[in-house]
Amino acid sequence: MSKEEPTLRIQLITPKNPPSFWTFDSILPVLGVDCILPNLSMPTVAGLTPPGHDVVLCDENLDPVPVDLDVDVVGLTGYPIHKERIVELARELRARGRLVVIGGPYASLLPDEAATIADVVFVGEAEETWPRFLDDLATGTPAARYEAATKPDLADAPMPRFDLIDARRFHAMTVQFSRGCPFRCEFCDIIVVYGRKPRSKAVDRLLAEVEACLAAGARQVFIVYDSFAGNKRVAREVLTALADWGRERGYPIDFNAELSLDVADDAELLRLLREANFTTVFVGIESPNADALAEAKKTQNTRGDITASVRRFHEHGIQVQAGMIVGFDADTPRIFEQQAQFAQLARIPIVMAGMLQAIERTPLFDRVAAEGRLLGPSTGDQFNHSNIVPANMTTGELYDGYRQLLSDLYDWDAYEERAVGFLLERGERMRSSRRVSRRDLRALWGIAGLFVGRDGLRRARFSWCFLARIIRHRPGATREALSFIVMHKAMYDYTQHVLATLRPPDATPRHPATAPITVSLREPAVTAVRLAR
Ligand code: B12
Ligand code: SF4
Repeated sequence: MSKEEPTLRIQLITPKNPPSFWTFDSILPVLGVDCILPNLSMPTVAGLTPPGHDVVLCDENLDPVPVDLDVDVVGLTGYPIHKERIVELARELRARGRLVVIGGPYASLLPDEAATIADVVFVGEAEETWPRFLDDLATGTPAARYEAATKPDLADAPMPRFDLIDARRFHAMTVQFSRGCPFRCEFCDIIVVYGRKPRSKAVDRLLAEVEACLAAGARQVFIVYDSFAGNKRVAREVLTALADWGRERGYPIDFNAELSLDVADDAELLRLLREANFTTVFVGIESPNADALAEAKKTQNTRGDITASVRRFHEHGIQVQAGMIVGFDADTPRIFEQQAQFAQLARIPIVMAGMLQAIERTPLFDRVAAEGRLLGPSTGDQFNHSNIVPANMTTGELYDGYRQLLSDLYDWDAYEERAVGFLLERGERMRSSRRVSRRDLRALWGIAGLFVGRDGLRRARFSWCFLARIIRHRPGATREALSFIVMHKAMYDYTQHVLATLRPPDATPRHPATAPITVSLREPAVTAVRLAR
């Protein structure tokens, strides 16, 4: 932008999160924070904004969003799960004459739908398109859609505006190191939006972002690193740098990341993860059913014993949180019990178990649509809906089995067995020299409430029993025990909410390939033809 061009006033809005598995809504007051993690999209877009423009960041998870700011453009972000709120905000802002633009996973997966609610749609990553749009807006008329011709190189991407995030109001912070995953899981939208070719920032840049989070008060950082196992040389470099960084500062930050199960086969990576103080990793294990993994092309999980791989992480002091899916074609009604048994055996306390959803633009979506088994659009939340007619069970069996699985997973005794088992068996972690902060004390006060029956006698009994076992057998893990006790409340309350609201869709036809052949006596469905006339 040249000096004479006008400065634009830009408002970037992150919509309110609806309740979901990871929003931990019921324990936010206990932890004394407003939200678990900040959504990194808008701080990233703010960072892409050339100097000279005014940017206001509004996160509806922290404060109500002002809809009458005098700005030239309003940006909205969000995932499919945010759609309802995005639509409301867009409608309200446009009614006030604002130019509304939209980007992020929802707009990227459903650009045509997004175009009906916003003036300008950004498809995919915005490193190149956002500055181009601002130039177009400042100097003339912007286009209705921006989509980068190539995936941006992240090596010299500007730094997200961490200075605009009030880290004290979040439980943890997020930084992004890489985008793009080399695997090809059939249901995955990440490879649709970000591609299969991994692109990463420089290691120094990652350290600078981590440092910025530390300076902002973060004690836990989630590293978005889609391609961890895709380039092991880079992964080793990253972990070595983070380990050196932590060692020099007394490990002030616990790191988390999402990575693939095959990392467990690499002893050096496991050692480095521990030395860099990675305390939790989220792994898309998906299923203990090998046929389901093969069907989903999740080949990286089919090479060895899954339980043994999980245990190897645990032996290195690293907790595995698992993403699990039911409803693959290869799944029969036995899968629910198999999933629950697997979680117990592998000692995975936090299991995000969802029903398979066909997300728009993925190969799975195209396949089930071609097979006539698509029940409608995806909702972006695998806890409340599956839009696929299952192959080897009825939709009713899928929903009933899924309900049972959720109840089994977060049953008090089953969870205690997994979490205490994990804590007693896990290997040593790096010793953090971090001092108790005011925020820790606030959280401790909130946690104490669970022990004195503020949340009912059942929870108080659960909390005392859990804690007593850890104090007796591994007192060094007391702090983590408290964290597991609190997390159970979030998981339990959320799954109870799901159980109370989950409704199967009406249609329950069987997949023709596996269903017994029956002759329908009804009229052929001609409604669509009549309507088309
Ligand atoms: C960190 C993370 C989380 C964290 C933090 C969530 C949060 N609020 O940020 C936690 C663990 C809490 C979480 C929870 C969930 N998540 Co999540 N999460 C991620 C993850 C790993 C990284 C997201 C991130 O930080 N990206 C970095 C930013 C910078 O990328 P970006 O948003 O794409 O932004 C770029 C462009 O899209 C664009 N852009 C974005 N917004 C805008 C706006 C404008 C105006 C413009 C111009 C451009 C633009 O510019 C940016 C720079 O190029 C992704 C997977 C992945 N690897 O990407 C999944 C992902 C985003 N999550 C997903 C889902 C489903 C969920 C949950 C619904 C899961 C559940 N059932 O509980 C919840 C929803 C929580 C909520 N209500 O917000 C999906 C969303 C897509 C979908 N299919 O629904 C993803 C893609 C993973 C997946 N494939 O399943 N998640
Ligand atoms: S490993 Fe994860 S991110 Fe990569 S393709 Fe599979 S599901 Fe997607």
